[in-house]
Amino acid sequence: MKLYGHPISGNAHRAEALLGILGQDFENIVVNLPAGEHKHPEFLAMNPLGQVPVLVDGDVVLRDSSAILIYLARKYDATNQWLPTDALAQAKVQEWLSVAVNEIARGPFTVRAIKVIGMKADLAEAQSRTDALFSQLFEPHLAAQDWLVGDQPTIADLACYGYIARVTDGDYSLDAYPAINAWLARVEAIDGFTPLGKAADVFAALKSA
Ligand SMILES: N[C@@H](CCC(=O)N[C@@H](CS)C(=O)NCC(=O)O)C(=O)O
Repeated sequence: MKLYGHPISGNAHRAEALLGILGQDFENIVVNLPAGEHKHPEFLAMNPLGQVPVLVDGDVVLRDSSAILIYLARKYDATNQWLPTDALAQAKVQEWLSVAVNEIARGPFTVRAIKVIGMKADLAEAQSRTDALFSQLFEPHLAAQDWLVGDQPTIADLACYGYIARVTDGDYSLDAYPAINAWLARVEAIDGFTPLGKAADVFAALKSA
């Protein structure tokens, strides 16, 4: 398999994390986002939206981190742990995948992106969305249970992890959220899981490469 991504991208990290956990061999291809490589015709032929991640598995070409997580879990996890087959559990996983691409994107993703890639957006609004998301949803949920769905990790945890873990890149402190911190540590302890790098480390590594 080939995964087209970028080490700063939490969206690409979701796919990379599951590939690692499932022990799949894959080529991790860094798309040069600052140089606009994701808008070149060869990349647009794979994803007309011009976004990473894209997964190529033989003849299969998939864009979108949620779609890639679902594909990898269903195809390569014979245990069905990462995407349960039970109707309610699967729907519960979907609830969090939707949070990852909506509330997390408009909250912690944006807080981080303003600082790290100079995204033009309202910082106070993104911070306040993040406060609400953490204090009303994640902290109480994770104070009551170890994983987002059921009693073991699923793709819901992988989808939500990256932009929450690295909201600190945007100078947003997680100190007020002990249950979120404990959950992040549990996710990072999963066998085969590679954490999303801190932005400063990612940029330093890219510079010295
Ligand atoms: N819904 C997509 C969003 C992907 C996305 O926004 N990727 C960013 C990197 S984190 C990107 O490629 N941005 C470049 C652009 O939109 O021009 C997913 O979940 O994969």
